[in-house]
Amino acid sequence: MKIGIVCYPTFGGSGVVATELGKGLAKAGHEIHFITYRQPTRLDFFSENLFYHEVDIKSYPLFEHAPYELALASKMVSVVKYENLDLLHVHYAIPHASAAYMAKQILKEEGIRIPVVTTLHGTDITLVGKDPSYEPVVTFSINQSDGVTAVSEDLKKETYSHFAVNREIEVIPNFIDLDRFKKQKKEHFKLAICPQGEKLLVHTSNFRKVKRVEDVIRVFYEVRKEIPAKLLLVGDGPERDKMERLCRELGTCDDIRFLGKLEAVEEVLSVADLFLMPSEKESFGLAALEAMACEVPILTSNAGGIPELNIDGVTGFVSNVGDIQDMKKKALQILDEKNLPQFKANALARAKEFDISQILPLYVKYYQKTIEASLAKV
Ligand code: GMT
Repeated sequence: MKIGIVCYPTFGGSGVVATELGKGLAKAGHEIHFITYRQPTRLDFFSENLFYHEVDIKSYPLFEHAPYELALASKMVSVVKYENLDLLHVHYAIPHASAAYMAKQILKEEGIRIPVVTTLHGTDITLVGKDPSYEPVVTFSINQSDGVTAVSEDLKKETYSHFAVNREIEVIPNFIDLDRFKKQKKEHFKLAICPQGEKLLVHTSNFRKVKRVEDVIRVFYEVRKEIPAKLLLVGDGPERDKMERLCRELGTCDDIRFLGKLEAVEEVLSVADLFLMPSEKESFGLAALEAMACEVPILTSNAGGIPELNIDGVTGFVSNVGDIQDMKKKALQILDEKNLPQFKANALARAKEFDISQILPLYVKYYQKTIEASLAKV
């Protein structure tokens, strides 16, 4: 198949999933055309089946905001037309699904039919999308897509409850490449961070409010009162400054390190004992899956689709959002040497269920079904 993939090229989960999916499909012999405004972060090598088309967002003195959606739709039109694509797969509804709708209508005028699959990732539904300033367009463009997937059962449920969506949504979970995300030998790194054999807690995110990084620090503060421990915070975002101030207020700066945006996050995860994800909202929790693949148990909130990944008491524990005391208790239980090896083994076993080799065929099957249904309509 020849597939166009539209996504945000940044560090966010939807961009990572879209890029890894494209890479996996290209490896399986499909021709993949990325259509984005910048080279996706993880698309940094050559493959004969991978193509990159940059969206050229022209500005003009009259525009306060350059019309990205129009530039994207125009680029989709030309790529579909000149590369003879079979399908467009857009990741994150806003504004990709509506831009795809526009491109589809333009192409229809020229006698070209292009099926569109929209994948809902999370905040496009649970936060931004349901805001009245976007909701009518999001509802319309989801309904106009030829296929719609969501990354968890919970996100599917949220979509039906917040939008007047009248079509079937297929759940296809996030996935992981276990060849890349696996425990590596990094003992020297562990020794540098935890010279006295302290337990190592890790959190990775884009430091938005919805991630509740404050809870990560407060749970760590409580845990450190009981056992020697260190915390590594990977990523960056709007909450970072506030979090650095909180560390200073709590007097925990010596035991917490902010590592910023790291490419090789698997190296940090390889030496971690516990991964924290206390999010307010989380449709799936790709970052937690990456940790599990590196044999790290996870302590999470019960938000959104996380409990579909984290099996309470097996791969880690699940607590109510914001319940610091419960999280502290459960963190200590996981970190207890009597329990830790089993939690680590369970985390890895669970991650294997989401290996790319298991999930990629689900997308391929869904594309084929969508293309066939679209051809049948002609
Ligand atoms: O919140 C993020 O980290 C970014 C966001 C995105 O769409 O770029 O991530 C969402 O999509 C990921 C991939 O499907 C999911 O694993 C994340 O759970 C989801 N984030 C939220 O729902 C907050």
